[in-house]
Amino acid sequence: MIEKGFIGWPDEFGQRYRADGYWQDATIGEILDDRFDRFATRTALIGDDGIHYSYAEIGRLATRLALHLSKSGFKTYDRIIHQIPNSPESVLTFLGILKAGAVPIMTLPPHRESEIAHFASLANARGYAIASRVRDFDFQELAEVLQKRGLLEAVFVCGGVPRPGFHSIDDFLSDPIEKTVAAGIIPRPDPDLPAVLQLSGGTTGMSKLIPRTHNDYAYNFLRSAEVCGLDEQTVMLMAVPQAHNFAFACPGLLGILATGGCEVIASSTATDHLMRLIQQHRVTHFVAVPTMILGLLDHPDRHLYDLSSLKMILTGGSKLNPEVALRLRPELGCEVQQVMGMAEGPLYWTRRDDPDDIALHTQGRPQSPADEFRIVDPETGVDVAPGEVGELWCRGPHTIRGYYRADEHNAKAFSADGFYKSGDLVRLHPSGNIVVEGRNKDCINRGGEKISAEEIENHLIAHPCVLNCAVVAMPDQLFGEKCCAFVVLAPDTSLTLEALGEFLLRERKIARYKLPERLEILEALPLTNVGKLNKKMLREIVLQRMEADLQQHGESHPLQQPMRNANA
Ligand code: OOB
Repeated sequence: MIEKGFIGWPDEFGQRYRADGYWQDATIGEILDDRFDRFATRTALIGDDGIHYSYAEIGRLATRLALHLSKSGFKTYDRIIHQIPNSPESVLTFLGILKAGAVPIMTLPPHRESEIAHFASLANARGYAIASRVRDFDFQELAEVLQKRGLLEAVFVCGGVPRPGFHSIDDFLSDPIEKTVAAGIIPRPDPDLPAVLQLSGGTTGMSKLIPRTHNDYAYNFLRSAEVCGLDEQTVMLMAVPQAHNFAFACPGLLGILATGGCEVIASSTATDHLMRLIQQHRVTHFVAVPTMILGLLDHPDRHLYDLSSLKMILTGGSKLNPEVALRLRPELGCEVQQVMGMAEGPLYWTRRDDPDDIALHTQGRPQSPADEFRIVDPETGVDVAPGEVGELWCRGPHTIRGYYRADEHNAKAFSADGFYKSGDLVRLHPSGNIVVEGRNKDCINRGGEKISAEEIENHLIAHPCVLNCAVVAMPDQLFGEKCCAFVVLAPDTSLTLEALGEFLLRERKIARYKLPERLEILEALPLTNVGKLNKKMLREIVLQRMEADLQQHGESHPLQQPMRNANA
């Protein structure tokens, strides 16, 4: 049962959120069905190949998939791992799973056996929806390996020929089952139960699962769409992985579908590809992590494309450098809306009518009038003075009250009165907005993808040459941060970065984006005066060594410090 291990909002909060109209007791499927009817002839989705899907068509295909899932034995609240890269099929599969009342687990295309096995067993997932192959990686083979481990009883494949026993999503999509089976046979899920399981950035070991209910998630995307002013004229370019909360519901795909606009889904983040799509489809809104914005601004062929349709860039995931933000209007003729968001729910947006000193220099204010936040001293849990830096704690109608099946972690990650302790260090700007100043959680933010240091350290220590290790963030011009591994070697052994990477990919089977991109060998790891690992010193060591490297190569520009991290 999904209820086992799910923590909802206390009744008094649920009643208040309903009375104030934030929670509408509709399922996401019902909200979308209404739009599939209302905007039937409008274009909802455009693939890389230029194929347009109308609202009516998306609705019909999602229902068809839902009926096939139901016929294959999938019931309300069954968990299905979704791992299909950005494409119309990935969107249809998400919508089909939601319409079937099943719960998609929103994994990312680079995840591998280590991550998928963890999510599958944690959530007792029954199904696995995959693309047959992505570049040189065979997902059907991974599915077989996982099944041999006793996980994931049913596999749904799009593209390629499904292996024996696997179902074909393409066959489902071309078989009009809705002509013979009424959609009404699918039971209605409870809007107070999870619709989607998102992934946490993971700060203590492996990612946690984040249960988002129909009520909370619907309000999340409806309110985001309102704050961003989406409407039927919006053409949104989506290059962020579709499964990511930002791309799915902030306002993302669901926000677009709720307001009658159109999403152009990009399968590649290559800047020239994105520019071609902006020009071809007269894109008005571009959803981008700051790395993508830099790619666009600094692309040598930018002048060859007509990007004049672009009105707004929605950016979040990591902090936008104000100097980069300042270039947008003169160089691209567009505005920017920043979002400081988390898969756990909280969303802080700058507003479209904010003056520049707020729009470019802060990370926004809560999107809902019912959101509450505190900025506290993480040691004492006492509010800091206004303007001082402290940890951001959040509570509200779309902020979860607990991770899924994670009692021990929940006791630390939430206050007794239900505030989510974000681990982000922020200060209150005089405008009432927040400014992100750093973090006191042990993760690396690589261009918006979060990497748990502890997760990587647990893999590194399994290497026979590694006696002790620690992973910290190092600065990077494009990605903001990357992983640096510090290792103490076992006697008479040696190790290279390449060998370490091979080990993590081949033996530990982790996602490639989590690989350390620099290796530093030390005699011993530095300790603080209370005997704890001194990560602050490690970050200083890597910075010094990178600066020395730069000087050796005759480059003079100073390195930007990575996000301040108060975590020792
Ligand atoms: C988004 O969600 P997650 O869950 O991948 O990551 C959340 C963390 C935050 O706690 C913060 O550390 C960082 O990402 N972050 C930002 C930021 N937006 C997110 N740090 C500085 N400035 C920002 N604007 O990343 C996410 C979810 C929904 C919408 C947008 C992003």
